[in-house]
Amino acid sequence: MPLDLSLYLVTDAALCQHYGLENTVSEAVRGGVSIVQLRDKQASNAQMIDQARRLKALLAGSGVPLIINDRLEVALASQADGLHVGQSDTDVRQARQAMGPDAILGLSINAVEQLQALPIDLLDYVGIGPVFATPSKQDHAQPIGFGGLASLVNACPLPSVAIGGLTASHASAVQRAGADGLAVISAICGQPDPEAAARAFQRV
Ligand code: TZP
Ligand code: MG
Repeated sequence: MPLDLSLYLVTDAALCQHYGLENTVSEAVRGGVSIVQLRDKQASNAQMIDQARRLKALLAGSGVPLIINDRLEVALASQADGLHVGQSDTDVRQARQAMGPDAILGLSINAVEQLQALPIDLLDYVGIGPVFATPSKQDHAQPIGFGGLASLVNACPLPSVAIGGLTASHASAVQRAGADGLAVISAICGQPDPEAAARAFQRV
């Protein structure tokens, strides 16, 4: 199946507290989310494997892949569809070797200098950002704005998804910058109606 990055949901357990993680994800998928990343900085590996297995069961047959943030061990144990790593997380080469050729592998980038070392042949996509400052990620890099986003998208040969402080009102600008999709946490997680929140992006 071709990779659909158009609306990339990144989860945050604390923000999903109201409906619970699984309900939030299934509502969001009903609203049009095309790919889901399980991200949890607090959970133990065992807890995250349990969450991942539940989400995997929930997404089965939907065509929406499940990506795990950072933790290779969790991705392998839960047989997730892919892994997303940051610049200082698991080495991409090691991740590709362990996950196999069919897994979806993504890497975060935020500066042109990182493109020189980009292992293009090992990756399926890049996450670019933060576009704007956001309380959803502690110690995030300096925001790059739409100008920085466009420069990186242009210079990077891989499919890309923009992230950081994005809402449905930014969808057109992200498209104009050339990215293949938007990744969001708070614009869907923790919203009173996650399905409607996802639908608002799909309308654009
Ligand atoms: N990486 C860069 S910004 C960010 C991550 C995980 C958080 C995005 O969250 P939000 O709530 O969509 O701004
Ligand atoms: Mg990371």
